[in-house]
Amino acid sequence: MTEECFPDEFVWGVATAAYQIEGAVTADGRGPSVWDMLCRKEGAIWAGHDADVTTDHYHHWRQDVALFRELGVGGYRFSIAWPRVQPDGVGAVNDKGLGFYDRLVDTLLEAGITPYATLFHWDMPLAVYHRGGWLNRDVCGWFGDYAEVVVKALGDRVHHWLTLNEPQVFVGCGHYDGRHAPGVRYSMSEMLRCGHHALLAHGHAVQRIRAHAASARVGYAPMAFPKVPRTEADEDVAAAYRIFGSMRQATHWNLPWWTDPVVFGEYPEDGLRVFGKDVPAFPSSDLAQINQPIDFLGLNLYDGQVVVSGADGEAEVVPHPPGAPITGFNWPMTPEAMYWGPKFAYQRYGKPIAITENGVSLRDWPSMDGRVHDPQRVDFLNRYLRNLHRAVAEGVPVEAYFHWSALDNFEWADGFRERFGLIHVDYQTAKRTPKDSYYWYRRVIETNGAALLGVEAASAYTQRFEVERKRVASILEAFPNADR
Ligand code: IFM
Repeated sequence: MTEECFPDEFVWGVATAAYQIEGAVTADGRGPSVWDMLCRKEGAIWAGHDADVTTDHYHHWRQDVALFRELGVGGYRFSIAWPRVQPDGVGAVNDKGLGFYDRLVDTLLEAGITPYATLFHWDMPLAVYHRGGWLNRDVCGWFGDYAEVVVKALGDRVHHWLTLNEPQVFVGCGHYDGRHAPGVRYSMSEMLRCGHHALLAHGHAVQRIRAHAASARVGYAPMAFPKVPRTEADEDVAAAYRIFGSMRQATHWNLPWWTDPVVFGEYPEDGLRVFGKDVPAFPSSDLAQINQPIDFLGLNLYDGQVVVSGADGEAEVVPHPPGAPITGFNWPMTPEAMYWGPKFAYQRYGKPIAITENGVSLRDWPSMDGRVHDPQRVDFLNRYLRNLHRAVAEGVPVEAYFHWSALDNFEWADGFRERFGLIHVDYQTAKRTPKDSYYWYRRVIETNGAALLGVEAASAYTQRFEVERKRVASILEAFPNADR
């Protein structure tokens, strides 16, 4: 790989979300959110954790921006907490809450970091939920009003916006599975109504952004659900693409239901078929409202399903083999998803791509030497980024990559069990410790991707044991065959 490995204008970044890092849930007039409510519900969050403090970014943001600057990122994707800006969800604006983001944006710009602001990363004001939340059609206008407040305040300096993060998750897990806030188990048809309103709210927000920040670039960040052909034979590739763009089951876990209306102005036909009578009735003008032009499509991409063209030519999803690598979350490691995901998404939707999230949860802790060694994250990243490079080299217009996450943080219903950060956080002291992966990613950024060399994937830790590693390798070589 050479210096030209990624385009000069490629944005290397990190991502976070307000509720997962800010803490300070009652500071400066912030109102409660649906997640504050869920955190109070017994048994809802792993080990009874809550996000009242989490990384306390609200009080450590200057230090965090300094760490991002040292990391060398060109972009920082963060979300704005609706209940900080409008504690009641509608009406009165809380200047102190808005002021927090105002200072953050200024400081990012001083550090040479481009802000990418997400308007909604799941923390709906509790007052809005009490008025029906996503089930109430009025929420679309309220969300538009909130977007307008934020864009009027920050739009002179923030030129990259994302409307919603992972509607599949906050709608589906929040209103059908009940695992996420607000923690309700609606019927399928109610859940789909919530989803329709979320998409409509996206449309309203895009309009308001355009109205008040004419030169803004606007995107949307669904979960990608990539498919990986088992081989690169034409029939497997075609089968994987077919499954990527189809809905064979009545479930919210897919991309087309949530993205076709945004990009094409219509729900997918097979989705309408499988959801059948559960599809909500709505005025046909809604689809045009949802279908506001976007400038780029965000993809939150962690793992992919492997697909093969079966004996009868049918596309089939094949299970990951026993013992295949899995993350702390038990998600399969599938680096090729970072090639096929953007490629198929561009093929279907024709929009420039930003990888708005990608990363791995591990059970990291500070070692006795005080450092945090995370060789698996380095390896994971190296593999995924090499696949991203392949997509870019073949002409897929990928503009940016945001690593999830900058910091360890509150992983929703899983509390603090999963650590996704490049920076380790001690939640008792708020102490930040950059992990080995932070230094490694720094080098990737510094070389615009040229450091994605296989050998460099080895962390400082594994390099320290080079001699022993060679000895073990020679033992293994001495016994090449299975014992009889
Ligand atoms: O932490 C979440 C994030 O908020 C949304 N996307 C997936 C991440 C890991 O689960």
